[in-house]
Amino acid sequence: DATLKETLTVQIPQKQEELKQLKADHGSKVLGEVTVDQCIGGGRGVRCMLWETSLLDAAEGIRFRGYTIPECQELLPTFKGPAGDGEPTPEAILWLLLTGEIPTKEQCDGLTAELFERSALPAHATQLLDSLPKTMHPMTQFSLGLQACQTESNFAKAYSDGVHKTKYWESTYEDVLDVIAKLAPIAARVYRNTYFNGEQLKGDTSLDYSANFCRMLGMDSPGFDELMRLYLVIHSDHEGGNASAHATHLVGSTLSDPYNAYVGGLNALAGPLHGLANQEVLGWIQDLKAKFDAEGREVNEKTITEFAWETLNAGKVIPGFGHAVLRKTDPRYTCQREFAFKHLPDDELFKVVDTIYKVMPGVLTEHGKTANPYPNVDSHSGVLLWHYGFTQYEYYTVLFGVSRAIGALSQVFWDRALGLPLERPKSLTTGFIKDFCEKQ
Ligand code: CMX
Repeated sequence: DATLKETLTVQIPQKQEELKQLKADHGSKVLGEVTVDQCIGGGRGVRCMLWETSLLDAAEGIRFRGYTIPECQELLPTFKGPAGDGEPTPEAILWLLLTGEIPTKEQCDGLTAELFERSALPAHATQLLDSLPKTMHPMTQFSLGLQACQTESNFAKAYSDGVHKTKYWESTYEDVLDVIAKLAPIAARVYRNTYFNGEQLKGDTSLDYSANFCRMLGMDSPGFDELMRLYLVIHSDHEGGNASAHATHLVGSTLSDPYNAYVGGLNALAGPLHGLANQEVLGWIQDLKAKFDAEGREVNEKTITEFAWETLNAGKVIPGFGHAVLRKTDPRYTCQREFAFKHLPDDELFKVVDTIYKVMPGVLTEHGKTANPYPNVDSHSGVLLWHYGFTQYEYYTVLFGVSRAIGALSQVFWDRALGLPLERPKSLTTGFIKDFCEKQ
């Protein structure tokens, strides 16, 4: 079987030709228009970015290189075998996102070994991580850890050595795999430093990327390994416009290297309207439980509705609900719900999440603001992690950050291989918009 690099080497000239042809045939066609509302409203729905690795449909949800989540679960190799025997591995989704092809089990195993070889952290990065205050948010520590590893960038070195632009992809490839490989030990170190007094644990490289990461965290159960595989696969990519993917793409478009580019992505992920919602959901559920436990009242549809209205009336959002593009329940929510039914049907917190799912769309519809009253991915992830005893929810977004690199950096690889330009959309002032519209 061909290696990942061999596969990509064959694809690059074909994809370059395809893009050239697309521009030649259709370069001046109109893809859409931009209204004043869209210009002021965060660019929702504006079609202005090329993103190859995945595409999001408002009703159906995400497709990774054309495959839905259930299709990926059916077709992609797992840790144990070819497919269908447990959850697919992050190595498999990385291969799919980079190449558009379903890898064999052997190709995935080769990629696992390659990632392990690339995972060493420079001494100055571990020293920096170990010096950070335990009170610093785990996402800040994570981002700093990756930033410190930027000294290892092959792309930055190749560029300063004067590499020809047709060869950018080679050092980008090295950096993309190096960053993904290093994120697991950086994330594990942040976790052990923050919650376990800096006692570091060794991974187990006879396992896959996920299980090795779990061992470094201190988690050692086949159930949690499976959850980590599912988690790392489904958070990997969500087309290009979401803040973490877009930030990575934007920073990368300046020819800043993949380390710097992904630090940009991580810092976008750290916001509560994006990846931090992962943490916020668990916090919201804990607050809810604490309130009604203290009052001696049961957590049920009635009390959850009451608590939801308190949140809304205080001018806050319900974390884990709503979406900028989706208009139905997120399939990433649904597959986690199915995981819960299969592995933890009687879990107390899962039942709370399930009850929230029953009442919240009605509450948000009555509230009348959100365009999508249904749950997103972040609504379910925390409760699964919590079930296995992984309860430090301030840390949850770091796991999202380990995963999102797989998609965002796969696209950065293609950005350089296809020679995509500096991103620079046009901005307008309020005065300009007003004058322009009044003249029409
Ligand atoms: N609770 C309360 N109000 C909400 C809401 C929610 N869950 N979702 C949207 N709204 C409000 C918006 O704040 C906005 O109010 P204003 O008009 O007062 O500004 C109004 O409804 C319209 O917003 P929208 O068009 O439905 O949604 P946006 O595209 O602007 O925002 C999102 C999308 C995700 C930021 C928003 O739904 C939200 O804040 N959700 C809660 C946070 C969350 O779960 N984020 C994670 C998303 C997934 C991810 O990226 O990881």
